[in-house]
Amino acid sequence: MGGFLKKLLLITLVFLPLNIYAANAIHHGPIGVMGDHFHKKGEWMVSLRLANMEMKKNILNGNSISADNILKQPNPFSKMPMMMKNSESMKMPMNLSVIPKKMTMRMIMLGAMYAPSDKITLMGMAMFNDKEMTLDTHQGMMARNYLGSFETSSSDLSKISLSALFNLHKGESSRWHFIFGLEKSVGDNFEKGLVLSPMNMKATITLPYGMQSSDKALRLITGVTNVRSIGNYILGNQLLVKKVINEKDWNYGDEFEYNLWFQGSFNEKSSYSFRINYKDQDSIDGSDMTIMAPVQTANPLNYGGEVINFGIGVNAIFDIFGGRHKDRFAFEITKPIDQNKNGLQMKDDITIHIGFQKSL
Ligand SMILES: [Cu+2]
Repeated sequence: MGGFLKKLLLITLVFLPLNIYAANAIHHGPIGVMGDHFHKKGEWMVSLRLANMEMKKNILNGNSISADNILKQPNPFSKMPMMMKNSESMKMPMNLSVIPKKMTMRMIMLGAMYAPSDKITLMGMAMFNDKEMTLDTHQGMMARNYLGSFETSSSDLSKISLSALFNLHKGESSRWHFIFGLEKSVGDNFEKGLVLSPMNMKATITLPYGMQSSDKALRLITGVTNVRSIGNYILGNQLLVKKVINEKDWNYGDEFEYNLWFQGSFNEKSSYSFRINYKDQDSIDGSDMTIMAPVQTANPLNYGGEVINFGIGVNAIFDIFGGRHKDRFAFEITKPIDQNKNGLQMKDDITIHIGFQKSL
């Protein structure tokens, strides 16, 4: 190495510790956190994130509930005629008769970040959704015998968002930034599926709210992130609020989210993270008159609530695709430690996040 290069390296090390830091794995937060970092003027970043979320079993107001007890819950649509494709209208069962067993949600998120200045980083994202649910149907009355299982699914481009991160303060050991953005739900909100009815017949109905790819609403995203380094460790905080500002007939409720994460380095190229995630969401506003079925998910009140997740993750840097910046890969697994969801809902289980990020 030439003398000039050595001097340059030394100057960089002494005067720009944050610049050197930028190449380390620990510089980005856990992959499940959005908008955790900003970029330097003129820098681009593209990202691809995948998430797989599982739900199993059911809870009523936060407590476990058996299938037998779900069949004893009143069906809010019992007074309405049941919509059947090829038969005359008939009365709905008095009690819930279809029980969700398992749900899998897969998300693909494509993102881009660009910093027109050191003060502002723009962030755009498109999210694709794929949902699958397995349900058990029981007789609507009498012995309530099990009739069979069926599966419904939907997949679509779900939402797009555009946000700006405002760099409020960037010091030696602490940085603050505001997040301000808009998120538009763009997918289908009237997807239909073939179901097994409590009369033991196949019918095509509008899928319940949770199985729709979108609610067509426009949301305002506001948030604040603080990341501080304590010795060789990182402590991050983020508060995020998503509020519906324009809606169609119905929409998923407003969201309040708080993330607290702790990171340490194995070395410059790899880091680990622990995260606590708290999310509180309101139940669904409004309703779709064609969503009527003797199943919990057809009731707008059985949505939202509080969930606390604990996550463990790793960030790693490789040099595979070349270029001025290295390739970042990240993995995080989160599991609920407490969930107090509104009404009768499926219970969240493990979510896996995988991400790839590349600065240009
Ligand atoms: Cu970025």
